[in-house]
Amino acid sequence: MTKTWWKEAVVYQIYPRSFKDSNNDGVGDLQGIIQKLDYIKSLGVDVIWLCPVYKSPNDDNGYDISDYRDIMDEFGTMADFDELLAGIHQRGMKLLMDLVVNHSSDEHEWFEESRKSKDNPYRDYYIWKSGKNNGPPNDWEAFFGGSAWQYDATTEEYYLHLFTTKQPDLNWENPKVRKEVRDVVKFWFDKGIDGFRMDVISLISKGPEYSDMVSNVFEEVIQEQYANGPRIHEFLKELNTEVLSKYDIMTVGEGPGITLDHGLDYVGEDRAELNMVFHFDHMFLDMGPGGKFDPQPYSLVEFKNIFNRWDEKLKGKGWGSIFLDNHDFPRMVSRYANDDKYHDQSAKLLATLLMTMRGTPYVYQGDEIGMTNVAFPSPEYYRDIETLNYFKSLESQGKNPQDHLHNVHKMGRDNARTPMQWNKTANAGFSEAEPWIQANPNYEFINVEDAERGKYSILNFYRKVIQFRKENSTLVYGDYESIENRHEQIYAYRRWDETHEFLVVLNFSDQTVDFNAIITGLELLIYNYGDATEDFLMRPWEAKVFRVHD
Ligand code: ISL
Ligand code: CA
Repeated sequence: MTKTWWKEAVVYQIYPRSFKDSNNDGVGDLQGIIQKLDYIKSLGVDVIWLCPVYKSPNDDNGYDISDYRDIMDEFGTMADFDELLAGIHQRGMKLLMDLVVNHSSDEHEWFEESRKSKDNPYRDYYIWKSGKNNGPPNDWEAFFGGSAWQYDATTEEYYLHLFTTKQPDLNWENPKVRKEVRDVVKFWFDKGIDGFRMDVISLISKGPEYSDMVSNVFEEVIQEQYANGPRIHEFLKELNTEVLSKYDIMTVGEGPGITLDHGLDYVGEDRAELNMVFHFDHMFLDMGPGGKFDPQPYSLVEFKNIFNRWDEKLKGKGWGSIFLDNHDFPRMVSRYANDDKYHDQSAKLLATLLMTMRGTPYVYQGDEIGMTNVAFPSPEYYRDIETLNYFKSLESQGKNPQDHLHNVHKMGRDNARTPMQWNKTANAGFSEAEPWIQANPNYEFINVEDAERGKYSILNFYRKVIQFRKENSTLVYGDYESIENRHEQIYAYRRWDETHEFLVVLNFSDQTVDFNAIITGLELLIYNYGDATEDFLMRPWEAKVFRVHD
């Protein structure tokens, strides 16, 4: 495998709205991020991925863009952006921006033109169809509920929106749209940014038939109908040849619907498309037949299988990404571990996993101090459009959202969107004003200021384990093999190359487990219990990384 900076990098993801509010209007902003750059640098990360900061009416918190070349008023100005980029580069870090081009906002001028008349020059920038039997063109459902088609009275046709009605899908069949996208990408590269995370890039090519859904399980609908359309690779190759290949940048495609069978088509090193993708196999693991708000327990064996299969598929041919949460999913410590009695050990165990796998690791803001899910007491605390739509759909079925809050406590996207917990002062030190979404009350004991003081805090563990990865290229490029795959509590794997070998043993359970492996020559290097010893008697959520000497 060729060596590149983006394979060796550790990425830190920022959700700007919730990171730091510099002017006390309750909303995080670019100056807030600038204030915290030294903190971010101190983690040892190399790249910052910034969720969308472009002009947006914020129906979906910036994932509905009305001007791709300007900054959202609440976040600041282009001058603030330039200052941020310079500050990142001065500190030897790089900046990854979010590219949201499956859809725009309905307030983008392209759409405002498009909806005016059937012969408007922008009509074909979006996907318009006439209805069928007094209803939408087909039975497609949007990601956030309801039909994926919206009727527009002006021209008496429907437009497609795979997300909210305020996020019309762009028509990539139209070469003018593709040219616009390339121009936007070039605009930001010429400013000096270092790459893009490409939002739902797997969805940009739509099948020409627009046939009805064949499944009623949403995960299958995504895979069978919405993702990996017939021209997807042609579109990505074109973008790569015309723009991406001309810069030293990194790309990561967000890929709902990208399964093991398609992964290499996107990231194969011989393909010249994307550097890596986020697949969602482990994100769907704990969703029942009813989808996201129908949670069920996950199985560690299945979890390990997912990582094993992907590693096996990509090895030597393409590169992967390692993430356990982001702004769309519950907090990893609450979802995959124990955020209560074993909070400290759990957060450190997951950090160990992130930093010892093959693939580029992504740390989501707040995970480095062990931020957890939030359980707001009633629906009015919630802000996320997906959650609000869920409440509406419950109401339309005559149900009371209050009675179903436990599902939102488990799975809602706002779990990951509460303000970053900087200290114990009001609103977690995020803002002096009432924040746009309430802070998690546990900021009293989970916050950066306290963690800075604790020698053995989660925060300092992150620094240590990130450093450990940076010092050992075996952990980046070395081979990977999981052992005892069917063990239901322990996740154990070897990482090795010609010079070094490491063994990682993680106890994913509340019980002490005697993991009976016979391996000798072990030197314990990383551990999450102060008094850890060089054996395999693993206490609840205990993590150990050994060097194996021969
Ligand atoms: O959170 C999800 C739905 O339950 C995910 O499936 C998510 O919608 C999907 O991963 C796409 O996410 C991305 O595009 C969305 C935006 O709302 C998300 O924040 C973004 O990460 C539409 O732009
Ligand atoms: Ca602000």
